[in-house]
Amino acid sequence: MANLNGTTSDLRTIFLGVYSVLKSELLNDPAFEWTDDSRQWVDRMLDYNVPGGKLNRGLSVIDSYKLLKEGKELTEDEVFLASALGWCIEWLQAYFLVLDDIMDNSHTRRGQPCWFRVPKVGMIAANDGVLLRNHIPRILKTHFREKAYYVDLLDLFNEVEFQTASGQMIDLITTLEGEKDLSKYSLSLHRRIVQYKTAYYSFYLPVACALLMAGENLDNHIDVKNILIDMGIYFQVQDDYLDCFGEPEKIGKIGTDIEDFKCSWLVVKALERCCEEQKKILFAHYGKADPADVAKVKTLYHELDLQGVFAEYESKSYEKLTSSIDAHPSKAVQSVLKSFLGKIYKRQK
Ligand code: GPP
Ligand code: MG
Ligand code: MG
Ligand code: MG
Repeated sequence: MANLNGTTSDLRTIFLGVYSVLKSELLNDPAFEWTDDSRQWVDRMLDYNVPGGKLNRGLSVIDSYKLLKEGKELTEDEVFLASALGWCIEWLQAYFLVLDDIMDNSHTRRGQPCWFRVPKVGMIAANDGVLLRNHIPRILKTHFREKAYYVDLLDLFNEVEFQTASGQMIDLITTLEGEKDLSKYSLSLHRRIVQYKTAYYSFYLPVACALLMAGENLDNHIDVKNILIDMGIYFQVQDDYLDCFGEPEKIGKIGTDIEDFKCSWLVVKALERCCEEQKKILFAHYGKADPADVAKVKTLYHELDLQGVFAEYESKSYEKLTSSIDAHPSKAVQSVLKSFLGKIYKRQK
């Protein structure tokens, strides 16, 4: 295996190599009597849904672990284990996205049709989501069973999954309230949704995995967790912004938040800024599937200069996050957090 302290592209190559190992272990899992058809199905399902994203969450486990080791070269074994944990997060993400795309009635993901839209897949995708979820404890059992932190790892994945599913629940049921009265949508409601549905699994989980591998007790790192949650909230505001203003070719997906009546950061800001006249337009056209309605909402967003409002939010968030990071006592932790922030600041995808 190549030296881990090499360039990022080396790291990505090594990381993808670990994917192949994990996949072949799962495809030969002795707990199931495989047939050619079933093995081919899972093989294709994994390749379609697991490795095709930016891999930020997965790669950052290795990154963070390296930074926590303060420059000491990692052993091959450590690289493999950090990569395996990174892949568990990518598996978790694949599971969430396969199901989220069904729930959000989305069309594309990572530049290709959503898995449930692929011919002959349809609602088999729901069970594929369950399978993806079940692969995680199997990977953990194979590679971490003997580790002192095994129980903490299982507990961490369980806790974070519960938080995410709860966030997804409020993301979905809030639209029922919004349909009754759109003016119920507020920044505090939005914050609660995105903290749970996105921040824990996307930001806290990778660092928590690296901390456990480094022998740390997570109870001693509540301050790190809080900063990561704030970063995750900023990340989901970007996601909401890109849903409307991003280029589908870059973000790999076509936005559906307006059609879906979502409590998006954009609609909350629009409600804050609109006059009575504009409020009527928003109430009349938000949450409708017809492209003509969606276009009316987008025109209003432009009139309200939500792009400018977002640009301001983005630089303010960056400043705030940077100063909380600088206030952290450990330089190693500071560099973990700064590396994260650097990866997402002003992202276009
Ligand atoms: C992102 O919301 C949140 C998730 C993908 C978590 C889903 C959780 C489940 C338990 C299924 P989003 O719908 O804005 O993401 P995207 O814009 O990528 O569709
Ligand atoms: Mg969603
Ligand atoms: Mg979605
Ligand atoms: Mg979104």
